[in-house]
Amino acid sequence: MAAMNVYFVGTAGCGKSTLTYAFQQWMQRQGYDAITVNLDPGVEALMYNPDVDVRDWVDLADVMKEYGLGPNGAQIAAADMMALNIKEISEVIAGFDTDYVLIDTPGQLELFTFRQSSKVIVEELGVEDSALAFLFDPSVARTPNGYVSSLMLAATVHFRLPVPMLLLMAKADVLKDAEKELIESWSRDSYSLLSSLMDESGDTQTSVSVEFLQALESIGAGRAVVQVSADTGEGLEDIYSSVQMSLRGGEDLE
Ligand SMILES: Nc1nc2c(ncn2[C@@H]2O[C@H](COP(=O)(O)OP(=O)(O)OP(=O)(O)O)[C@@H](O)[C@H]2O)c(=O)[nH]1
Ligand SMILES: [Mg+2]
Repeated sequence: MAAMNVYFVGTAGCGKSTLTYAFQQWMQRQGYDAITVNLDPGVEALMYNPDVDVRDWVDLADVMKEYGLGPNGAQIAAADMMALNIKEISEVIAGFDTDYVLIDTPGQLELFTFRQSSKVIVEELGVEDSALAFLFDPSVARTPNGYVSSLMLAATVHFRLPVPMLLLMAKADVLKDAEKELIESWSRDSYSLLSSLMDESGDTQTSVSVEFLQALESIGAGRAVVQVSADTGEGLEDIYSSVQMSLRGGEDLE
């Protein structure tokens, strides 16, 4: 059976790299095979040694020097160069005998959302065996307004890359129990989220409606948010069962 590709996606600093590694270690402890792929050409220090590293093909510092670009222009050029090399990268990945390919993506979310190159990459690695793990950053998504904004971002990503998407609240260890309960209720009930939005703004009205939240849900955002922590290991098992559920109908690797 083809390996499953899980893309860890989210805004800068939301915890993608740390979670990619923590989830690989969790899988290995369960006796499953998982490899890691770094797709961030600009990362300087990674806390893990990726099995496949795009920097072997494209290095941001070299691109900046060679083309006289600033860091953002170079990220775009690097993303396009990555796409040009994807056949070879894909062959290297296919050379591993593994169940899971865990893919750590660049912090510039718009690269993964608006550039054609990410579509090319996802297609080359195999659309039908791919899932997105979209990370919410609790520093944004712990407030009702930030939570809705995060949902909208997730919806945009999912609209561009229509593969199964899991929503994860990363770094859940920084949240208080009351916040976690509230987030849980927002993720299950649009009315609860709406009511928190109104409490937050002090108004009886908000520009967001239940229909709008349900529309987000209808395009794949706004489903249950799994709270996870790379630090405590909370929720890692749920990532596994959610991926198995969406890609394999719940079948266990064993
Ligand atoms: N408390 C806590 N901190 C975390 C967790 N995961 C990551 N962090 C911290 O969050 C910061 C960013 O983590 P990264 O894993 O580098 O985030 P990233 O999304 O890969 O960042 P970019 O690739 O630069 O966009 C680091 O200081 C991590 O130590 C977690 O589960 N709990
Ligand atoms: Mg990273």
